[in-house]
Formats: sequence, C-alpha cells, structure tokens
Amino acid sequence: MKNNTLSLAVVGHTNTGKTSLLRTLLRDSRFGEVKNAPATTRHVEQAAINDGGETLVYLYDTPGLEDAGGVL
Ligand SMILES: Nc1nc2c(ncn2[C@@H]2O[C@H](COP(=O)(O)OP(=O)(O)OP(=O)(O)O)[C@@H](O)[C@H]2O)c(=O)[nH]1
Ligand SMILES: [Mg+2]
Repeated sequence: MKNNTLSLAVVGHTNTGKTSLLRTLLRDSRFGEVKNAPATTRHVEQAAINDGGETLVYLYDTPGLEDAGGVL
C-alpha cells in the first residue's frame, strides 16, 4: 500500500448498511455478506477502488461497533 493513498473505514452500529454502502461504492454486489441480522460482518475486510494500475482509495468494512474486539 502506498503511504499517501486514502484509506476509509466504514464504522457504525450493526445492521445499519455498512457492507451495503461498500457494495455500492465498489459496484460489486458480491462484496462481503449482507443480511437483515446483527453481527453479519465478523472481520475487517479491505477493498480497493482502482483506476487502471493506480489505487485511488482503500476501503475497509468493519463489524458493528457492538463487536468492539472485531473492530479493534
Ligand atoms: N431500507 C434500507 N435497507 C437497507 C439499506 N442499506 C442496507 N439495508 C438493509 O439493511 C440490512 C443490513 O445491511 P448490511 O449491509 O448487512 O449492514 P451492516 O451494517 O454491514 O451489518 P453488520 O455487518 O451486521 O454490522 C440488510 O437487510 C440490507 O438489505 C438502505 O439504504 N435502505
Ligand atoms: Mg456488514
């Protein structure tokens, strides 16, 4: 990872659409797991938006804040 590449973590309460937001930003309907239930995402998952060979931004999906250990 280049040091000057923007990194964005999506953090919030569980079951509030964090993974769904990332699917939209990434235009990838297969990213992560989306369910109408709490604690669906269990681990931090990295994804990148690229322009040709260049990475413009790194995105991080996170477990809901209720899983403090997972977020940490
Ligand atoms: N009405 C509505 N529902 C949404 C929206 N975005 C996501 N959802 C629904 O909300 C539920 C939870 O979505 P997720 O993306 O899994 O939420 P999350 O915050 O990643 O959940 P965890 O990983 O469990 O913390 C799913 O049933 C989604 O379909 C939205 O903009 N509007
Ligand atoms: Mg999630």
